Amino acid sequence: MVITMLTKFKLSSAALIVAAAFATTGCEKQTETPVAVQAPAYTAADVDKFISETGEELSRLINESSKIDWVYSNFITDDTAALSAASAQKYSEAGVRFAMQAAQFDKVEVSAEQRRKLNILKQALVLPAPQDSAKSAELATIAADLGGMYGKGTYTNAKGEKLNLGDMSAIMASSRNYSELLDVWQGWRTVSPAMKPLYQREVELANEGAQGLGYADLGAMWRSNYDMSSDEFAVELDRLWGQVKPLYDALHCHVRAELSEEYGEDKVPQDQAIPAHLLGNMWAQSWGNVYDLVAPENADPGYDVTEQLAKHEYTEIDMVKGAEKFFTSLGFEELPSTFWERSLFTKPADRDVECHASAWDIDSQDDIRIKMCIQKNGEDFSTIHHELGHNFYQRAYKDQPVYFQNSANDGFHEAIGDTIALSVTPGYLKEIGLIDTVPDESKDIGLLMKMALEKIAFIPFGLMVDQWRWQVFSGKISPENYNQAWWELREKYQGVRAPIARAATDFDPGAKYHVPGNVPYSRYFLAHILQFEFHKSLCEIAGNEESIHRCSIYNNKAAGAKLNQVLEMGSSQPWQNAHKVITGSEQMDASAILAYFAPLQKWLDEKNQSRQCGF
Ligand code: X8Z
Ligand code: ZN
Repeated sequence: MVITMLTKFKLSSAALIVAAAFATTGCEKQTETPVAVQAPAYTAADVDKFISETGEELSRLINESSKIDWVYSNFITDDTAALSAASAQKYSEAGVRFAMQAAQFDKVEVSAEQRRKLNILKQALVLPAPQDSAKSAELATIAADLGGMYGKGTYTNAKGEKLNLGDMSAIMASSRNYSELLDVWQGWRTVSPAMKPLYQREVELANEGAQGLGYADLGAMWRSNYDMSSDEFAVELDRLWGQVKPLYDALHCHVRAELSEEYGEDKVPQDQAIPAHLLGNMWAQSWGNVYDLVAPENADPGYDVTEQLAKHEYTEIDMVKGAEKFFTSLGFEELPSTFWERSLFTKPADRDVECHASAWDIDSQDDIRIKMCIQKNGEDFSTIHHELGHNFYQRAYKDQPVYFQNSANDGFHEAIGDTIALSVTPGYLKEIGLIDTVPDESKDIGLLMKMALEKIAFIPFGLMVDQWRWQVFSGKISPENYNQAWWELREKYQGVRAPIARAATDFDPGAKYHVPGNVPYSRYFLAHILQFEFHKSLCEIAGNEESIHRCSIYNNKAAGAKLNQVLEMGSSQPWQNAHKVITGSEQMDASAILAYFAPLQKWLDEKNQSRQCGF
């Protein structure tokens, strides 16, 4: 295939604050038009000039603030926080200025491409500053401080041990001791109450910024990034969730019953939501770490990626090299030497860094990197694929104009690496020498269970985070109710509850990176639907004849070329067009994920027959 087409690749990130600030697509189908301005008689030539000059300024700003934010996230100090805040203020003020100017051209007749660029300018900011320099400085300082508080967070337990999030996550993953789990669960949540007043003020200021641009509130602005109206987008999410919910309910029922066996009916009653600290993850957002407690009998595939990585003495770098090799096997060019020189792969002992994994595009050319405190386990092996997906996407769209250097929608950015990780099947692991034999089909239910604990369990969490934030931004949830409303939504969507009483002064949303980090979260919900659609389509191109959960597109250049075709488009067209290129349809649809898990759904339904389900 098309190696020549693939020779121009570069990479970067969606988690990067700056990229995120403009991380959006345009909006031909947008119905909300922010900012009614008395427009003089502008011409299409004025628009061309504006777009060209603004594009240059935007590129300069993005590249400058990327470097500053990279340094801040890698060396969290008061000084770097101040530099990051100053840069964010400059960036956000410029973004607001561009948005206001772009709105002046609302009535001018321009090409579809120019209109898309203008729309991108109007909706791109994730944290729009109010048009008052004191307030925009205050907002930028708050945002930097919140990020720093999360990155530096630690908990000192009763034994006097000072634990960071990595330490506590490891305990959440492996301990089966109810009280020990409870201790670290509540311990990590001692980091966030101090964030609450800052967060409250951030919401006020960013709402003022969004309103200045003509949006009802910041949530409406975030929802306007999907080539449909913001109301339509909310309905779309509900529709997709409705498709998946029966499978989630079945998984929840099984997991709750098995946890009740382990911890006792008194700790895990069969008619209540599951205590949030027993699911193997600090946020109960993915449950793969409790696989051993809920695994189907006689269907265990008989290997564990974490153990195999240890057995084969994989280093952190070997893990990244392994993930890179998957992408190069599809025809993508290898990562540049600067990636290896400049990325952060392990947690430094001597300074505070933000360990939450991210992928960065520093110069919109070739300076792509990841920043991650890699643990040598199967979960992080998947996350490395996730991060490299961002980097390969960034490199693929680098030749687009700066406006379109982004994914089709933000869910696409989050879905690419995960799509690749779905191809990390037993067959693939054997091919790269990590396991010796491929388990036979009688073990597929075990494999599917493990995958469902990661993917299906995540979906309602992926939805509820922004359900909470949208209501916070709209004022429906007031600061006194921040925490209570958080737990109401956790219970409603996930069937998960706080294991101990929470106070109104607690701020449990702040214990999740993306809230203090101000990263919209619906993108991950979308990604979990999209990655199964993409996997299915790419497997068809690769001529797969096995069950879809056994398909790996490793080494398949035709599948790689199709993927690249979508990545190269960046955000130059409505996401529906990109979706059509890869799936043949303009609509997102959860039937691919349901088909993937169909054998497990059947198994769960039988298993649950005699159980009390629901929460
Ligand atoms: O934040 C991430 C990535 C970086 S974009 C590691 N994820 C979400 C999370 O950790 O909460 C990936 C899955 C969901
Ligand atoms: Zn990501």
